[in-house]
Amino acid sequence: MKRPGFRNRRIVALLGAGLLLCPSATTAKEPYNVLLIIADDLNSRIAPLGDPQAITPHLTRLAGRSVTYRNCSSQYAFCAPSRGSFLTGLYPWNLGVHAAGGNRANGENIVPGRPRMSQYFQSQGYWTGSYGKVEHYERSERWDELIPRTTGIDGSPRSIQSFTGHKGISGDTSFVIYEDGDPASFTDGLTATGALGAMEKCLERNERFFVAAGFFMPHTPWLVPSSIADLHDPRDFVLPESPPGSYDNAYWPPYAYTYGKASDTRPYLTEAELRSLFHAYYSAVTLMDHSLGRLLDFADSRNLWDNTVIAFVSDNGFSLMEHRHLYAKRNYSREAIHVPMMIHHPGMRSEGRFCDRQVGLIDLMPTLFELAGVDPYPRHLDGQSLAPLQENPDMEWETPALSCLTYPNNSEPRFRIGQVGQWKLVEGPFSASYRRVMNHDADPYEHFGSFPNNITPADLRSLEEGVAEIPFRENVFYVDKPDLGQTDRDEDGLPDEVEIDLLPLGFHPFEDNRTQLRSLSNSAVELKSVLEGVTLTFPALRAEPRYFRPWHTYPLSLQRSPDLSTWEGMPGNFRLDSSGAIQWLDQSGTILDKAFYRLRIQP
Ligand SMILES: [Ca+2]
Ligand SMILES: [Ca+2]
Ligand SMILES: [Ca+2]
Repeated sequence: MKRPGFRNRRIVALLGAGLLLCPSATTAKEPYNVLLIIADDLNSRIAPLGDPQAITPHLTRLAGRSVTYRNCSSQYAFCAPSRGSFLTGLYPWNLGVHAAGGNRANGENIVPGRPRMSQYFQSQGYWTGSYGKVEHYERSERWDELIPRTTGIDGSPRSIQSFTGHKGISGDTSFVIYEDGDPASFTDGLTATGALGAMEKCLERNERFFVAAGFFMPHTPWLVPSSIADLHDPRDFVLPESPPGSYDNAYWPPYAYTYGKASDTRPYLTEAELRSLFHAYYSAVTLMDHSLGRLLDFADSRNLWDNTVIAFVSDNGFSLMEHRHLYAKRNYSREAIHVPMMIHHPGMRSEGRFCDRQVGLIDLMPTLFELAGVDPYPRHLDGQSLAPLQENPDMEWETPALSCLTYPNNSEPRFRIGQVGQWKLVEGPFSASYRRVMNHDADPYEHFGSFPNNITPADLRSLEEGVAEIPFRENVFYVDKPDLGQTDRDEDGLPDEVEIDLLPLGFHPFEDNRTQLRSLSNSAVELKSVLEGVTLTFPALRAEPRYFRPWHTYPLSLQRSPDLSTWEGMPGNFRLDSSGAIQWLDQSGTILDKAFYRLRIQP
């Protein structure tokens, strides 16, 4: 443990009888239930996001009761790191999760003692249930009930296709249409049945719930009943274009492609095969939408809209051979990173509205906590609550949304990505060796990104500052499973766990903060008597006011001693002064003639 800052100063005088002001008690509202619905690998090819080819009536229905976020990004376009991130409220690079697959892409490298979303709702008196694919590496002890995804099919196979063997394509790409299959008997139907049963029981018992329904569609393999597949005519799909002069060959460098580009000499899909691929994906989306509809029917019949926060997201997008042959996820294209997000909360006056501000899945956790009305999460969270946008979707919102990618088979950083307004900045690998700026207003499908692409200096600066938060060094992500709480990755004497909680004060688990610690130790504390007691201000310990949350339990504690031999802890009552410096309010009321104070940084 780093030696804490040490300070002393004689208190000259205290105000006499201080007036203790008690805030008037507010009438506490009962927290709301929360229903979180997660689709897997769903990109923006849905009707509420403007895709006329999609058949997603229930997403449209949900959009009518929600704010639909049209610019939401996944922080890592891959299942495990994305879910690990948004279910803990920390960026993937602060968690040590990455895309290497298997148990190396695990979501278990979580800071110890930091409750995940389900655990925090549990601590707030909720009954919690997980159905289908929610956490990528799920653990039953984090839920009251966990029913994992089981593959469900029904009917007899009418046709079987596979797209494996073509340029860019990997994994199980089976597309099987089942004649006379009942949609409710397929994988997501089983998930919906589990989630419905759980909510039903909770309503009967009058128990507040957090239920997460994790749909598996449109993740591969695409197993769909004929009643869904036949809604789509493969001949109607508008296929991705490669406009003249686009960068599709030059601008997307080989390492943008998960499986290489030049080295992948397999044949392109023919147009007929590409139409079948679209048929598979869009059918799987419609099948997921069908199961969503059952949840919404339940919400209607039980009027959950008045007492339940209902959120719908996808963990990452999906490329369908745009830019010649970008396929699936783990690339930085809009198709892979952009995800749908819709949120309903009881009493909202903005139902059916759209929000075009740039947000991220990282914002989901603080948003759900605030909209549900539970106690504020007591630790640092990397995202921010979207509750203000829920009421006013047009308000200004300038925080860049950040994403990253590592190489597929190791933990080396590949790209870091920042988005704000219409702009998207991509850097990689290794800093400025590769930079692109995309302008989504002029070029929504990212055919013509270059640098600097006429981005305004202010927007570029904002994005550069944003992506600089993403550590971009070799092997910065974990490959194995360290005990993150004890690890000191930057060897500055403060464990990662502590530094993650001190992020708002300028500490970082990847940056050597020894200089800052030294200046903290050497700087003087400023003492002042105020009406409520004494304030101690630490000018060297500053925070960005917008990131500071007074109710977090920062790993800081203040101790007082009359003689440097015995120390007593002072109540954790700190805040920012008007200049952004950390200030401690000593309301102990005990006046010492002489007092020494020391600030400790500890878990
Ligand atoms: Ca996924
Ligand atoms: Ca450290
Ligand atoms: Ca550090």
